[in-house]
Amino acid sequence: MLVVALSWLCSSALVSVSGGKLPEAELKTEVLHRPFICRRKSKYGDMLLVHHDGFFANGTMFYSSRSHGDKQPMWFTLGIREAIKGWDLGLQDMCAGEKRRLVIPPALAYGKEGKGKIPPESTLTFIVEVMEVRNGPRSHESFQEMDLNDDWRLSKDEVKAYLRKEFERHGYPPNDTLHENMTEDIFAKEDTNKDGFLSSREFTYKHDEL
Ligand SMILES: [Ca+2]
Ligand SMILES: [Ca+2]
Repeated sequence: MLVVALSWLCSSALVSVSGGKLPEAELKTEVLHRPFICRRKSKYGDMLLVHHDGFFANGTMFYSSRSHGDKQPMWFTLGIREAIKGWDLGLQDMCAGEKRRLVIPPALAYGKEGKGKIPPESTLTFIVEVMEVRNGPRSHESFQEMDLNDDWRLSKDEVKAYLRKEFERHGYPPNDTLHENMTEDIFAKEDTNKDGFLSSREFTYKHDEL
């Protein structure tokens, strides 16, 4: 009982308390810059184009998208665990041009295992700048756009038409066989009640795990 009370009081000491399931340490978010004009704010399912710098607790930088790799910002989809959990939680309601500092406890980052050059149990700090926010491929807006006859469900033809349009938009030649196969694949995975249509519930990302 005392241990439980203590662990609630001093969350930084949680890691040293052994046994039992520990409550998750908290994510700290700080807005460093918010642009004056904000047309839309990021939400689950959106795609975000981000630049980010990552630091260990001692202040050493372990990654910077501005100086590593191709030095380009990267796209990621918010809310589907494409990145670490701390990002999904900490990058909501962001405007294009906004910059935040996230201090992420291991439970919301790479946990007990660590990953690559991230040692186990690392608290990580990220400075994240969002360059652009777009509707994700599985957003409510995309669903409405794909639902050509407005019956609130997507037929295979509607999905195929959408794939064709997306291919053209990105400069690829349409490929009916490929679109057909992709559509079958999508329906095999997503049409959970097997009625031959995707409902908006079946289509949009589920966020139960967050
Ligand atoms: Ca429809
Ligand atoms: Ca269905």
